Amino acid sequence: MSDENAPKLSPVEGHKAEGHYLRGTLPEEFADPAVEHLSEANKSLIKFHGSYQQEDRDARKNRSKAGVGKAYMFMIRLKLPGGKLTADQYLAMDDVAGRYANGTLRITTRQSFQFHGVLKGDMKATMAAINATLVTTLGGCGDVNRNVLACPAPHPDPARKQMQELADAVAAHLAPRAGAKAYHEVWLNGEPVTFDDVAPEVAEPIYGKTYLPRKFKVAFSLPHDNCTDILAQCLGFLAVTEKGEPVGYNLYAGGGQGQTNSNPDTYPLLAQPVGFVEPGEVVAAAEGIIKLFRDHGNRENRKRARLKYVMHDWGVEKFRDVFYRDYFKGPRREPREAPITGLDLHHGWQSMGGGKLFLGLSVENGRIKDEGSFRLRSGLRAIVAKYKCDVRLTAQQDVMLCGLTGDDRTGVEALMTEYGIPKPETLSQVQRWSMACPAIPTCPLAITESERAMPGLVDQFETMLSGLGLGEEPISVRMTGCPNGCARPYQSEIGIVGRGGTKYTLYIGGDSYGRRLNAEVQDGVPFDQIVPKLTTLFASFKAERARGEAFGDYVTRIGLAKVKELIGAKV
Ligand code: SRM
Ligand code: SF4
Repeated sequence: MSDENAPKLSPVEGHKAEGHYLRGTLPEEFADPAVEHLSEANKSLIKFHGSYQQEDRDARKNRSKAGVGKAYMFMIRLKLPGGKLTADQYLAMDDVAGRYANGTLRITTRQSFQFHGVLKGDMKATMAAINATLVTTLGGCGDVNRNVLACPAPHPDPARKQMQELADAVAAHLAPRAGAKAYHEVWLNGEPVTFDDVAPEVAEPIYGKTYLPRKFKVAFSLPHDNCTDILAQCLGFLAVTEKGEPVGYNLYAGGGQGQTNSNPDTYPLLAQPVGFVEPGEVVAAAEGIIKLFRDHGNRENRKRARLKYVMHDWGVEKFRDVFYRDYFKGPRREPREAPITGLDLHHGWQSMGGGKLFLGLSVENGRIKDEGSFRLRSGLRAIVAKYKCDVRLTAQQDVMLCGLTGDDRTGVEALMTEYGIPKPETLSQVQRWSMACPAIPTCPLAITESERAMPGLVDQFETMLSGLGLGEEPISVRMTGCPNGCARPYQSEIGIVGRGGTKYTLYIGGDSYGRRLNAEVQDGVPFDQIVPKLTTLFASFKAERARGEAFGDYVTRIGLAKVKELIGAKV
């Protein structure tokens, strides 16, 4: 092929190719106090290190009026496979939040923590403090494998235990290698290492020099507890058990949420069943799928660069053929019968076996903060410091305190009362089942509010639902400040997606177990009309639902046209 016919790669491909395995000129730009913000190439590369350069969007207007530039700052995202932290690691992260970030810890929809508002001059100290506790941020973002999800519940259950171990193994196996050297040099005063004389397949054996076309996401889940939303993932391992023992995993591939307004070539898709692998084959299968993506993903158009489009464009049969022929040496097996039947939020006191308990707490939109008499951050700190309990984060933006005993219960609950932390069972179902992405003021892509708007919306839902006698219904409501879908809104019963200003697009009809995509029912709905619009639909659900029928199932049964009629949208 002549050069002029060669595909035009996206600029990020150039940043990776020239980036010396994620090093770029990050050491130089961080060493130079005169550099206020990073170059374009380093802005791309720092993502692989688990950080984004951001700007305080709340401050933008006033700073612009005052003629001063943007208030640059950094977001840092941890890599926490299966959402696990020891008590000491949790306390260290709480210190980081107070010392270097904006005083909050943000549980993400991928079982991790984000820090917001870290200043450039504090970045090295922050990264060093994180790494000192043996937690890394490498691969938190960027075109590599992201945080690996697994149901974090520490129940005495062999399937959960195995999947939590396999999540660690997959995360370790898919971590960048040469990139890790650059990470050490940039943040931890590691020796500069060059790979100029080393073949890319040796330096970075899984990824090569240009890493992946785009981000890659893996999750493990259980049929009766899909708390990691496995069908939203590039790669999912759904445990198959026989007599309670894990015998292997149905492998799903090609899920994803993100879409772009006015770009009909982008859409959310559910992962498709590809085959069945035994536990000992999981790591090799993950490597195979990621290499398939590396080789066949789109490197020209980043909007279409996800594995879901390879699956969509090829179809599942071709995907299977290519995977088993070129990327996986194990036997080709059909997926087993293991339908998804539930999703556990893991709230409240539950047994870990051996006389130990864990306590699952609902965290509104994942934000661990102190605000007035609600002092969640201080309260969690006090509990973790006193009881030395390990901490786990869920993919539903919640937290678990693990390894407690029956004797600890009174003391823990007294601390919760002291710090104004509600017991999960006192919260409404809609709050417990809701999620929202950070959006404004930190996310540069946000076109509306989300996390800051959600509490007000939940209040309105609570009033409406309890007025209709539906207060006990578990209804999943997920909101995002743009169509990228970070809170997985297209898999909820009610998805509310930022459209611009104070307007949102309404999606209705998924289910609370993450098995189905919902459908757009109305665009451009003003924020204050969202709940009023839904009231007639909920009244009809109350009057006409079949026994035990969930809201999402009901709206799917009555059909889109009827739903639109009931919410007053154009049919
Ligand atoms: Fe996300 C980009 C936050 C989970 C799809 N996401 C972003 C950025 C980094 C904005 C940016 O590119 O500058 C957001 C940072 C906001 C901030 O200020 O913190 C951001 N995403 C988040 C988090 C923190 C949302 C949350 O409420 O917790 C989640 C971090 C997870 C983690 O710990 O790794 C987060 N993002 C997701 C998910 C859900 C998931 O992975 O299960 C999705 C949908 C699944 C998927 O990948 O398709 C998701 N984020 C996106 C996209 C759309 C990608 C696409 O293929 O179209 C973007 C935009 C992009 O990558 O260009 C994005
Ligand atoms: Fe930002 Fe959009 Fe993701 Fe929300 S959904 S965090 S607004 S990219």
